[in-house]
Amino acid sequence: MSTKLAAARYGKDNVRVYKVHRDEKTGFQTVVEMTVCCLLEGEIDVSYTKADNSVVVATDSIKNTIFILAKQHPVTTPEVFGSIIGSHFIEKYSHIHAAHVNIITHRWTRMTIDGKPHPHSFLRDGAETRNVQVDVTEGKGFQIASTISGLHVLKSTGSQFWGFVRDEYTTLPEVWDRILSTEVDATWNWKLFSSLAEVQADSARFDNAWSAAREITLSTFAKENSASVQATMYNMADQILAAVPQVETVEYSLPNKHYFEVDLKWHKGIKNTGKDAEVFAPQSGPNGLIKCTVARTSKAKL
Ligand code: AZA
Repeated sequence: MSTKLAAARYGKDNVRVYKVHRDEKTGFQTVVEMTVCCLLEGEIDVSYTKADNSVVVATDSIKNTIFILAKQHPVTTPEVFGSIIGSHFIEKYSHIHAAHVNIITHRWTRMTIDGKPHPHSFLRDGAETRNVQVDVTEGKGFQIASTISGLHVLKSTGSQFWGFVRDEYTTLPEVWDRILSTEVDATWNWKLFSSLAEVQADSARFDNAWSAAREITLSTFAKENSASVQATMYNMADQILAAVPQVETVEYSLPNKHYFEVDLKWHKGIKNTGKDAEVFAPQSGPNGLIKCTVARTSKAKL
């Protein structure tokens, strides 16, 4: 059989890292917990095709490196820490030409105890994570995508869905008032950074963008009388592009988590449909899944 290696990358996934920062002056501690994946590309073909391991930086060494870099550098923002990890492998090993780093940051929100922020106790308030994908390519730069994932939201009114195609396949009624619920997956793709120094120059921009994207997502979801998931997500993406000039595209992926009315009139004529609907049946599937990528039609002024 005549074959060739068409593509290859390898590395360590599920590297779980916790870092504490102790502020000596205030006595306050701050914690970060991450799950890191780091995959390398380069002149590694012979490890696949000739069983030659001389080009392999062991995945165990990749894991060790992630811990050492976490000790030596700030781990926030994740965009900067991911760039530090990626550039390390490109610079240290001349035969490695690209590094793909994914960081999932888990929520540890400071507890409020007796009305005051507690110096060293935290809670996991929800499944939401802050994720980054950093692709560092030698001679090209740093491609960074930042993501809000697993943010569960629901509104009990202020959403409609009507005017869609009606034909012999349609059973869904039009509605002018419905429950809208989703699990937000929003990604904003940064313009290419040419160097690590450029990524590091303004680390705060990544936190600011995350706050803006989260605030826009939540306030649009809450305030808008939604015509559809499609129209609402486009509106959100449009606002993020306006708020963050260095972002080139915004992607949303929103499952439509359906809540069905339960007709109870069979039991003593109980009214529980239409304007009388109070008890609903949350559905686990099938569910709608609506996605989009929104880009600028002209370059942003930076
Ligand atoms: N978009 C919605 O917001 N709701 C829907 C759809 C859709 O495409 N299809 N069924 N319900």
